[in-house]
Amino acid sequence: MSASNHLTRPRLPYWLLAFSALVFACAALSPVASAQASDKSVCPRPAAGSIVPEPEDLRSKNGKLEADLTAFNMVDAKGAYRYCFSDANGRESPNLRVSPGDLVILHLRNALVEPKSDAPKSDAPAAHHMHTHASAADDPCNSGIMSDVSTNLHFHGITIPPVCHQDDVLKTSIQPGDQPFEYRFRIPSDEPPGLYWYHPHIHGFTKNQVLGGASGALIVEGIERSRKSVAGLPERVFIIRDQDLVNPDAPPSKSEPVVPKFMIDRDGDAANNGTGFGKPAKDLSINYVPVPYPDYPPATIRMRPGERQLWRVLNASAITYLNLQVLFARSAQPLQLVAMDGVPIDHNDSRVDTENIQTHLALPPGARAEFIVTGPAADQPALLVTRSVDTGPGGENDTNRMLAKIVASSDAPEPRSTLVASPVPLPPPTQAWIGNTQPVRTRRLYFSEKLSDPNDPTSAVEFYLTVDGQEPKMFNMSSGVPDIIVQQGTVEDWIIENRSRELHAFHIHQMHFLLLEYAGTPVNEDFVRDIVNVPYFDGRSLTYPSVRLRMDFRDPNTVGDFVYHCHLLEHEDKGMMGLIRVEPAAPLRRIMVPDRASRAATIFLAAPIR
Ligand SMILES: [Cu+2]
Repeated sequence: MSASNHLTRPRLPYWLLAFSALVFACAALSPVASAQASDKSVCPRPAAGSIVPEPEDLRSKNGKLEADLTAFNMVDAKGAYRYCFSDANGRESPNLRVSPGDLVILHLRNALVEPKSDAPKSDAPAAHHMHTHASAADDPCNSGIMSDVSTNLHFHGITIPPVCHQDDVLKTSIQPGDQPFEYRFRIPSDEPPGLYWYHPHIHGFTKNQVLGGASGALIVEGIERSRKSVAGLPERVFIIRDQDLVNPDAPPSKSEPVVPKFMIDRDGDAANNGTGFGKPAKDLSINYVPVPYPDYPPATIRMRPGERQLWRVLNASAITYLNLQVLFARSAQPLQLVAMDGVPIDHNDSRVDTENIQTHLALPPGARAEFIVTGPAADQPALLVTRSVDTGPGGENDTNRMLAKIVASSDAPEPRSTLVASPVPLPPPTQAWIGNTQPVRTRRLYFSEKLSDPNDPTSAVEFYLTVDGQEPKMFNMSSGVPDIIVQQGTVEDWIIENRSRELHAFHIHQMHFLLLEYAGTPVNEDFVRDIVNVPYFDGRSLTYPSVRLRMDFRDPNTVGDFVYHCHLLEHEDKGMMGLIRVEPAAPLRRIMVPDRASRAATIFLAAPIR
């Protein structure tokens, strides 16, 4: 009897428990289920081998670009996560096209859904979940929540203030279910024309989201006003992204030379084997057309025979370096470089028409190159490829591979956009060329890596970007204490060392810099960058390899707190980031000067603080 009682008594609570579990499961799973069911509408991706599509253009009108963007994610049939931003018409990761002086208003909605429990673990330490959702975190400007389903936007390369609703990534975070969040900022009237980009910047989770495809182009129009060599040319945007391998278990193609067995990294990616062959760490795609290992079936770019076009190429990869070439048969073609990282070469003087000819263009993750390509003759075999990059013994395997075949025919459709044929030249910049300025000081920073348990070679690697003399530590989002304080209006020289056995790419928000020395050799570049590769340590030399940069804090829009970090986003997520505070220049001083008509004129001795 007692046994029977024992069996019957729990029935009701058990049933209730099962019911509530079911309700909970439905609530938790329904967004995932709906995202998976709408496979065809959320973050759709073209098939391998497709003609490379042009991203949709959202253009400003009457000085304003106002658009809705929604952050989506989904799990594809192979279990890979896709992320994207879609506009109000469902068009994926559109080009945002603006002019200097334009007002930009973006309504960002978060429609991200929780990853399944069996999804790969994020790189983020749990400490990033430092707020509960019920507190001050409900304010997206002060949220600080960094999770797989948080989103925000960083406008990479644009010199706008690092404040909420503009370009803050330290506290701004939008959660699923929040009201659409408004970004509202003005493109500076002196913003150099060129290719910038937008991507989420959720510390600890940026790699997952960018690897999933969350990125798009932001184009400041008018490059032909700075570089008349591109006037009247058709232009097109190519966004090269990396993604997890579609065929991770496949052996290398039989057409490749046999290479020694390569190692497997702790993080499961293929380590650099230095040959350019073997299994890459990641697949690449071009405007979302995948080019998967092991056979790398190329996408197709159509153009007219011998046609000259401006190609605007963004390396939106999370961790993959590019080394681009255009090959006719096996011969690398001259590429006329027009702009790097959004800024035209010789931008300080539009009267100079420099011919900067390259046969390959190396782009670390996050970098952009804009260059003139001359199309092949009809039926001439032509390819856009990336050559291997030696990322160091600790780096990823960035292999040789095709991206697209270039097919020339007289009936090829023209790109959607053509640059103005008779542009009005831009006025010269009001500031002196950065190369002609005097730095107020020199600082030394260094990249380094350390096992979290020095006695356990399988323990996690910690990544640091340290000001020389300070204690190396992983970036802490909640510290709020700047690692570097500078004054707006000044220029500094920074030496960035690499004390690790793999490449890192130094990036700073809000501004550009001039590369002065690379690995001990002075360089004389006629352009500025917002990302630069730092060569890896060979383990033998008496000094660490470094770059020397002239950092430009003259623009008042740089005032505030923002970050500098490695743009291999896996490294950034795992701590390779620092906080800089740009303090306002000396307080605004005004002198009242009475003139002969006894009216007062005001002379500003310091730049007004915006
Ligand atoms: Cu790095």
